[in-house]
Amino acid sequence: MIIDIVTIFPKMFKPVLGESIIRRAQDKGLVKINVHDLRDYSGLTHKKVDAPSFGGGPGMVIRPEAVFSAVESILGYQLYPAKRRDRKKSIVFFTPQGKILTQKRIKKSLRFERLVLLCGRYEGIDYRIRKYLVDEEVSIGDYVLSGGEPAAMVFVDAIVRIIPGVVSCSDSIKQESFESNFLDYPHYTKPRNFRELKVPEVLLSGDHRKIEQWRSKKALELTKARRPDLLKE
Ligand code: 6GU
Repeated sequence: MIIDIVTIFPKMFKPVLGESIIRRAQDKGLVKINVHDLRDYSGLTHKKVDAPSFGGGPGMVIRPEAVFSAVESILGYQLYPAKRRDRKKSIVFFTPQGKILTQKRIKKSLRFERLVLLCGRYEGIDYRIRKYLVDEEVSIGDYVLSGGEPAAMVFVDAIVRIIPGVVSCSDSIKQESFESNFLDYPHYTKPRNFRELKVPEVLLSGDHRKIEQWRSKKALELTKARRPDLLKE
């Protein structure tokens, strides 16, 4: 999979892409992630990419030329008015007005060979970008961020870790929260006794059937208490 990120803050991504699982996935050649500075496609002096909102009002709006030109240059063909579309590619825009991101949606995105992620800023972006360039709009929750960058990072993390071969123990993916509509069960490790706080006996019993039962019970209890909405699905 190839992921292209378009942003006016490319440096924000360097530390995130350079560590942990995202780093390893790139090193293994399982994903290629390119970060593009929108300002490089401005076409104007001082690399300006925004302008005041027509009709008045506060804040600046990202102009369409730079975004269309960035995406067309990344994909290598014209998108409008040519209307050429490739079902193996998707252009995603991050905005609090988008559909809420879920594990289901992340899994669906795995079918694309290439994803172009557009990060918004300021008061917004020209609506023609959203209407004629973007394929899907994504929000990561009901709160407001100052820009789409952290949302794009969340999206990249969630998708990269489920690319086949990235996480070696596929069990650890299957068992965790949201794969089964249950939250994960509680985990314990050494020491058995920490300041008189003891690990549940059953986990030390070696009885795998009992352990499975205990974990299922705890997962259900936790889900009922914290996320009853998941049980209704
Ligand atoms: Cl994708 N962008 C912004 N600016 N705020 C958000 C968001 C995205 N998702 C939740 N809040």
